[in-house]
Amino acid sequence: HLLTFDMKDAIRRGDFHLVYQPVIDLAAETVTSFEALMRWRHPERGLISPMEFIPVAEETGLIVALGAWALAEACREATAWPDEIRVAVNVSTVQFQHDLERSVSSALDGAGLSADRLKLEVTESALMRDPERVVATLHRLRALGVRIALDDFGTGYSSLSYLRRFPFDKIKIDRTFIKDIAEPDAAAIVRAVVGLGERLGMSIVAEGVETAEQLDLVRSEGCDEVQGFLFSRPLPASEVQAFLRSRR
Ligand code: G
Ligand code: G
Ligand code: MN
Ligand code: NA
Repeated sequence: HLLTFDMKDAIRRGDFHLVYQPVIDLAAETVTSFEALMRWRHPERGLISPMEFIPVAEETGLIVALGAWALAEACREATAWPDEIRVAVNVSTVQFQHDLERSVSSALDGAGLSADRLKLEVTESALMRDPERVVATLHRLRALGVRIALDDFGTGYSSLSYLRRFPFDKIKIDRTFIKDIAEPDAAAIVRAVVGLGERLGMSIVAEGVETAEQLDLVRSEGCDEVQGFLFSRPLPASEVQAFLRSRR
């Protein structure tokens, strides 16, 4: 692939950076964490979306280095934030096959960040391949104090068995359900997931909240936390502190 060649260089040159989207607790109305999202500023092509380059990085194995970089960078940047604010990092399936624990430990140690400030977001696809090994890895990460969220819940090949089998702290309901939450069917699904979360001791995050109406509905369905353009787009690291101050 055309991007493969460029990507190797780009990691070295520092052409990748992270942006951070706040996650808000609905009851307390405070920011609990920021999700780190990768961006690539290509010298000729401009900004390239992770939807384009992550799949290429996964196919070529470059995601192992890129993912380790993202973990290290997010942990480093989070050390500048107040202690109660966590950072969430997306991890790819491929990283599980390449010593994710070591990347996580070295990111935490390198930054001097306490493990309980880090959250990993995994998707169902990461759980399908070699589930025994993934379960063991997730248990060891949690034993360090790292939290685990199941991302994009409800898409893909769900998934109720995953909830029983894997040790999640949170479930993030995919934004396609939130987009349609004014419709009874989508609302019923959100409500059912909230019920599951309560029974299983997992908190529920609604992703992609864009309107005040959607916010009212996710609140009334019982979601614990929200994330979406209504609160903020993903922000450059330099704007995180100002965002936190503006919400006080
Ligand atoms: O930021 P944006 O909404 O454009 O992200 C598009 C997709 O890319 C999302 O599915 C998101 O989870 C994924 N993504 C963004 N940053 C990372 C990252 O650092 N690692 C992995 N594995 N996926 C990411
Ligand atoms: O797959 P994951 O949940 O990690 O994807 C995060 C992606 O969702 C990012 O690309 C981010 O820019 C995008 N996103 C975050 N909030 C919203 C929103 O309110 N609406 C839409 N359409 N996308 C959002
Ligand atoms: Mn995510
Ligand atoms: Na998601």
